[in-house]
Amino acid sequence: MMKLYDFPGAPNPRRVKIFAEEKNITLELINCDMTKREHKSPEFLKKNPSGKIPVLELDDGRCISESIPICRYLENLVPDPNLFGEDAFEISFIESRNRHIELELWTQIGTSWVNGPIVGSMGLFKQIPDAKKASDKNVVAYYARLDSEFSSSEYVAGDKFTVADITLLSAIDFASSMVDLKPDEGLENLSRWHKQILSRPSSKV
Ligand SMILES: N[C@@H](CCC(=O)N[C@@H](CS)C(=O)NCC(=O)O)C(=O)O
Repeated sequence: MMKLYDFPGAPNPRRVKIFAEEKNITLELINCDMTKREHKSPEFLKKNPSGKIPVLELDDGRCISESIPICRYLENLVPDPNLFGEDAFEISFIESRNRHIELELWTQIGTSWVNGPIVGSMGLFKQIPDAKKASDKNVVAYYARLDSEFSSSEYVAGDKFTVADITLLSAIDFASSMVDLKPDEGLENLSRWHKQILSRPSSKV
């Protein structure tokens, strides 16, 4: 069985777990204890030189890192339900929406996280409070943008559930629970989208 290097609460492995759940694919979860820095061990760096999870390890020992390439691999193994798009336009559109979220929202949540109190308490490096102030603001602004996008779009990339919804769900849930950046409930369209996605059984992982 394929192995997924995971750690409870880690939002990027969660993206893959939700994706696999949607496809009804069972993965063996391997606990990579981030509190013990196992993701930086020489053994793990052979699986992913970036020292990050998730990593998918195939039965023959080959490894794939990065959530989207892992999900693409699973999509190729089990094409239904389709989560990356079918025709030329749809595939590119979903990818563009996914990249917006990764590059414009996830990066900002990440900056607030590494400069926030939980990572601060680990004493790993010198934090930059001004960077957190700026990224907190960018996250709030991005939430407002999403609220406006969801006024005319049911899902992140149009009228069907895709991998881009999984990217956004994991970002928002992590930002809400671990970074103190929960979207304002007054953002009604965003809130409607969030409730709808949380009603899917896959969101429980
Ligand atoms: N771009 C990567 C991000 C992976 C990532 O940042 N994973 C976190 C855990 S959720 C991690 O391993 N962080 C450790 C580090 O950055 O050193 C992906 O899409 O999978």
